[in-house]
Amino acid sequence: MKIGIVGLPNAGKTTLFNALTRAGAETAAYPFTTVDPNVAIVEVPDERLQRVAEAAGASPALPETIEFHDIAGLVRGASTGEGLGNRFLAAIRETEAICHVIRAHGDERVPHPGGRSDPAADLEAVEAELLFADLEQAERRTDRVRKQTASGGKGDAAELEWLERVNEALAKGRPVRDVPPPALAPDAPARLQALSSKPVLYVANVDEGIDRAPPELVEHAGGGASCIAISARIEAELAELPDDEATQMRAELGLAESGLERLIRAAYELLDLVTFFTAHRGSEARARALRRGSTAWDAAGKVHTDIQAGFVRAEVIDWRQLVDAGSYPEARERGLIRTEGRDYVVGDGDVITIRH
Ligand SMILES: Nc1nc2c(ncn2[C@@H]2O[C@H](COP(=O)(O)OP(=O)(O)OP(=O)(O)O)[C@@H](O)[C@H]2O)c(=O)[nH]1
Ligand SMILES: [Mg+2]
Repeated sequence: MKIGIVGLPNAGKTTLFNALTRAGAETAAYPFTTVDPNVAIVEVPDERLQRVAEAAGASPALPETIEFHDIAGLVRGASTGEGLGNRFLAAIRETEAICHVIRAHGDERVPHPGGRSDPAADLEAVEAELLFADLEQAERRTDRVRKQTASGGKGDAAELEWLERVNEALAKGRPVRDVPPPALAPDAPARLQALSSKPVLYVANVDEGIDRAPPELVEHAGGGASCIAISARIEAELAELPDDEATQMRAELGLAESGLERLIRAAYELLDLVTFFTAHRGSEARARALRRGSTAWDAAGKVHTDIQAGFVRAEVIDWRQLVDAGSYPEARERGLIRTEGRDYVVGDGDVITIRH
């Protein structure tokens, strides 16, 4: 999974990126410190994995990963080429979800590109640019599909109708994700590649000791898990400490979890992901993310397309039951391993063996 970190220049994107990835990328109190995107891969912490691996006699234990892209700061007019303009936009297009960093700290030493820090206005400035860029792209796509429709296919007409609704939504300042995809042209959204069709996690970059995002941001985000508060600077400092010192410091600061843990939890909730495990004696154990509601057949596809093609059945056990039993033979003895077909809906924490 690729997550793009976006926001105004100096919002603290690279500071957050470093806190998440320990990549040590350059940060500075002037705009456009980042030009080319910084990219780093992070392991998704999951304490269940090691225990599943041990019970199954599997090694090594390989966590799920997320690729973070720290992108150049966006300014007003980016969609028409201001700042780093189109380069910026192209970098976002490659990602599957957006982590939007909004400055919400009061450190006067960090200059604000607009002169004055205003979280709600900053958020809107960035989103307006994404919508402008989408509008331009949607208009071009509409022209092209209109020409194709004139010469024929059914799918094209449905796509055209959808695009017209997309244009309307964008012109009113609403994101593409608010326009339901057309039943007769389910691939239309993928062909448009709109920036505003990507799910967004808002991160308020707050001062030390603040554990809540400003209410106007929470409201804009639609409440709940899609808006979290993180002090990028504190997290970046903690990320440089050895693990035990960081844990102690975190306890002193009253932070139960690392910024990475909180951000990943929020991202999983936003993207509606569950985790399933595969673990085989004498081979590797893995944790993998899957969209909630996916089936054993989908899970097989995550493991390998060949395994999916040869799918016969899935053997499933809840991770806790496997850990309690201590081994597959004991779990089998206790009758805890279920046989499921391809339509079985995968649950969070399922340990799955695909027979193929
Ligand atoms: N006080 C405070 N300063 C921060 C925080 N996060 C970032 N900064 C400072 O803000 C400045 C800009 O941070 P960067 O992480 O480089 O910002 P950026 O969004 O990557 O900026 P560009 O790459 O220029 O777009 C640096 O001087 C950081 O030290 C924070 O949580 N608190
Ligand atoms: Mg940067």
